Amino acid sequence: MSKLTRSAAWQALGAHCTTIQPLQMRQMFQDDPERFDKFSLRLDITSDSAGIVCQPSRMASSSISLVFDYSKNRINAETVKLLLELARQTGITKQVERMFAGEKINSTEQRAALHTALRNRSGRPVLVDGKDVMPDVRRVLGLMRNFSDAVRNGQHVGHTGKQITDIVNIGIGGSDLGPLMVCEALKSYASQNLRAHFVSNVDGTHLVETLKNLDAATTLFIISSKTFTTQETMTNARSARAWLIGKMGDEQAVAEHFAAVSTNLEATSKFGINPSYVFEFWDWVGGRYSLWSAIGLPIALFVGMDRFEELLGGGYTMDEHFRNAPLDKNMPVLMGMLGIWYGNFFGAGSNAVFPYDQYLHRFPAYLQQLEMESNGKGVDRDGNTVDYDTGMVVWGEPGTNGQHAFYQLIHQGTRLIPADFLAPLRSQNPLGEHHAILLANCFAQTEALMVGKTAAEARAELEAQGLHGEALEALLPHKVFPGNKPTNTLLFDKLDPHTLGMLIALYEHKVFVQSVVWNINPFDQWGVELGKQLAGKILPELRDATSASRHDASTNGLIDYYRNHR
Ligand code: G6Q
Repeated sequence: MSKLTRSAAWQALGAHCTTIQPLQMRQMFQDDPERFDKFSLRLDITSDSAGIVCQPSRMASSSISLVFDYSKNRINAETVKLLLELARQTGITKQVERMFAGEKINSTEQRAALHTALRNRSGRPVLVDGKDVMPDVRRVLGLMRNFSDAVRNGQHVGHTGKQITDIVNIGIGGSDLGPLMVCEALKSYASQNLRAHFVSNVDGTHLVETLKNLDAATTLFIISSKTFTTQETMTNARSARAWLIGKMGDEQAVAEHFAAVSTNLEATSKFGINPSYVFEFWDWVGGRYSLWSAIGLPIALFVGMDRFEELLGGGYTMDEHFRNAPLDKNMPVLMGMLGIWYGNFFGAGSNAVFPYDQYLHRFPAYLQQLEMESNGKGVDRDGNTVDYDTGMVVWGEPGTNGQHAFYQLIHQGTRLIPADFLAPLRSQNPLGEHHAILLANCFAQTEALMVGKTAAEARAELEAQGLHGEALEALLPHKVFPGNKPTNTLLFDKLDPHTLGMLIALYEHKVFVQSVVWNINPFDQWGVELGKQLAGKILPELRDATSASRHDASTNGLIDYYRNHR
């Protein structure tokens, strides 16, 4: 048994779980009218984002708020107490400080994980190997401002003097999902004169379909790659370069139409990118944590640097909350520990995320990488195989679409799927009753998942519809909903850059909390590296019919079939 599963807090939770399992949340709400007040939090943020106050959710507020309702969970006060004991036992507070202080907590790569420094608005220094990284962070932010302003106001023009109308980000994984998700989420803040496109897949279709309707003379490519060696990105970048030169008939055009974001400045210069348009970041920024760095350049171009800085401000607000709030009022801690409760004690294997805001339609895909790449680990920090489950499968789609597709399985299927519901109080596109209908659906779903429908209720309903006897008995079991399905609800005023920054950082820290409890490194991704290596081996075999097959029978068979039939 591992130290974790042997620990007193883990054992206590296991025993406690057997007392919670038979309880119905519906009954818990009936027994305790204060349940919402007890199990919800509100962060009130004053305009300078320094005054962050944690309040009971019901209190009146005039400032920006984020409400976290976790009352529809299979918990009572004792559960929360035990979960927080577990968090304490694993040294969460100390680990949080180690991360913020720039210690090399990414131990397998000997790197710090300092995405928090990228959004540090405090003026406090952040040291890596004894050197304050903040002057460099501010310098690159300044360069991003100059460049994004110049492109947006038409000072930076294309090779033939035309204003840039389209930016195409070429990157993959962490160099794509974050900026793509944020650009979609903040579309309502975007310039009318600039469109943002994202090409990630090495499938030529992605690039070809994107470029189809673009004018090379008004297109700016951003090659986003931390390493600047990723096969998919470099292949797309080379093809984009060839397309541009082909259309413009002049190799010199590359200088005005290509920018790069990378930690590998040698490779960007080799590619021929004008050094004035190369934006640097550092090895202490993990790929999936990098949207706050120069990887966010497409965001700055699309919505403007002021908005990008507001996004950073939102991340910083959540950082301060995470660092300073007591554990029982700490959103990322509570969220992370609830995930552990279901994943490790109820055997839940997946966690759904349902944004009731169309602008957040790529948020679940973004979280998928954040959570599954970070916490999809089977050995602990000391190299031992873990004897407990780690990261959950994350999935989701915007509500209300999911309701008409897969919610059925959550309501009446056999698996327990805890779900997060996210919704704004105000729509950015008020249109008749649309927003009220949207939110009515959101609240109704969490209510329905929690209360379900008993056999007696279903029977009464069927009788009221005039059904009796055998027909009623046959239909009855299908009309019963077990309920007791856990959900969290996050409510915010509207999806502005600051709020979005808070939400992203909330999930980042939730992931970190879980990694601390599981004693795993959430900042490496050796699984991604293996795929990168193997693809490099097979490519020459696809090109060259004579090269020897060195794989298993299945892989050899597929390679041969490709060679012989294409
Ligand atoms: C993220 C991962 C991975 C990475 C991509 C792209 O945390 O490391 O998704 O972002 O493989 O890598 P490059 O930015 O180096 O091209």
